[in-house]
Amino acid sequence: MDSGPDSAALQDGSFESAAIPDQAPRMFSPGERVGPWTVTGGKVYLWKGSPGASADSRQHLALSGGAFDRPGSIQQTIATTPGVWYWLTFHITVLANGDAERVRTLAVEAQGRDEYGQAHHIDHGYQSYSVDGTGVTSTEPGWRQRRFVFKAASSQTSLKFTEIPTDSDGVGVCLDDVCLTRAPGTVS
Ligand SMILES: [Ca+2]
Repeated sequence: MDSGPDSAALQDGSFESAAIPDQAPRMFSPGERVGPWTVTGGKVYLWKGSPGASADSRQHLALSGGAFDRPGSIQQTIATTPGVWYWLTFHITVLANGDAERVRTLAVEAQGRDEYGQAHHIDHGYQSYSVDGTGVTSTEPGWRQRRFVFKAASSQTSLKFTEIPTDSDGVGVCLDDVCLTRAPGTVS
């Protein structure tokens, strides 16, 4: 585990720890774990693509989009220092398979937890991110990096990624390379 001064406790943000076969997605349902992540809604697919298909290393997640399934979501609870600002960076794309209308939206939510498991509201602890999959193919996956900034309110923080549902089909946002660091220039 990285223990440098800017590191934080997020585990397996690259979704590499669960073993799956090549080119055959494995589906996970609510309550199941994908390595250190917990599926909290809908369906989540873990892909092991060809080299270059994921944003980092070999595997990435695809959240279900909502037309046929409930929208997918995953969560991980990490140790945080109250009052410290954090950057959560991640890569997203939509595998469009040549279709024209493929704008999808992912929401990121941070919620504080105290030692008794009680939830604590975090100001600005929710943000949504749209990604356009036009022109994206399995060989040109078009990963884009986004950043979510939050200030921890307690000693633990739950970080949740949720697909915003659409009514067009079940295609959802792909997610990979999630990293958490203390925001540069802030002191603990
Ligand atoms: Ca990965």
